[in-house]
Amino acid sequence: MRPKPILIGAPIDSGQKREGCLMGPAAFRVAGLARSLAELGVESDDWGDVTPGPLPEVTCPNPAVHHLAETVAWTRALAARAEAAMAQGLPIFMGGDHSLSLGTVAGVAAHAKALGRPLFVLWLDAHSDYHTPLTTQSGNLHGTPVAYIAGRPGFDAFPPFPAPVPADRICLYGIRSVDPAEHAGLLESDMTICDMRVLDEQGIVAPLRAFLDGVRAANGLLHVSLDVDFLDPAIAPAVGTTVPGGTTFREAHLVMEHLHESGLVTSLDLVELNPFLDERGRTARLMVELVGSLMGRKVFDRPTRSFG
Ligand code: 4U7
Ligand code: MN
Ligand code: MN
Ligand code: MN
Repeated sequence: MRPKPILIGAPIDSGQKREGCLMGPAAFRVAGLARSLAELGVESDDWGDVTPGPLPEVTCPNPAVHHLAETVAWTRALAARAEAAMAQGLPIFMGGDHSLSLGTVAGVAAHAKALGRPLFVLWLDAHSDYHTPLTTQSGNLHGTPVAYIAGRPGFDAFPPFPAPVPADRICLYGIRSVDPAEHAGLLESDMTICDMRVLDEQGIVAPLRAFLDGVRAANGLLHVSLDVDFLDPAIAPAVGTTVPGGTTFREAHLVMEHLHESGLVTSLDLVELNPFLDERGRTARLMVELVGSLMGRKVFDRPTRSFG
């Protein structure tokens, strides 16, 4: 029995400066996320939207950083909700900008630690999101969650990350925009980096399969974080940080189909959807269809696996 999906809204907008991501959870619901799962025969629960607690007194030496207290408040609230949801099913966090992963992955990591199982993270994104609050130049905290998850120093304002994920259990997939400070940090880590050039040369499946083999061999939990900008802006315009050269419609679906077949995914973030920038809901619908593939929709349903 696969765990039951639990939809959780995270209308967080504080991780960047362009307003609109807070409408994401509503757009995912309107685009029919629960309905499309039901059509696949997958029952889900909807736990509604998370709200942040009171704002903490926090400071950061980097003057560029903005909305720090809000983001810390969200991180605490989301970590608690994520840990609770992990005990009940497969949480699907509907963002909200990518700063929500500071909280969701913290909660997932706490759960994995309690279970005594290793956590792996697959980061589907145009960006490496490996800044710390000290290195970011934009001051946008949606560019920092991978560093927090990996235990990079500089997050004093945030709760200590429950069990930092060793870099070799994190895979950045589809990246094509890395700032110098991130690049320097990544060169010093053993993170698996499947940038767009690697995917162009090796194909979209082979590097994914290699990473998933590692998760399976370690009996790990797998958190997938899907940033809308993983997709090419031509097919997914509703995002504030478009970068050309992203994955195509079929490449993205193929990733999801393989994730489904692996049976390894235990939690999922859907982030950075800005419905205000969308064209008649097409990006929201595409994201919902991708979740469908992750939950078992197939191009052609054969009784036995024909590839693998
Ligand atoms: B996202 C950026 F400068 N690196 O720090 C920054 F390019 O969650 C972008 O992946 C961060 O969308 C993008 O602001 C964060 C920029
Ligand atoms: Mn991101
Ligand atoms: Mn991104
Ligand atoms: Mn973005």
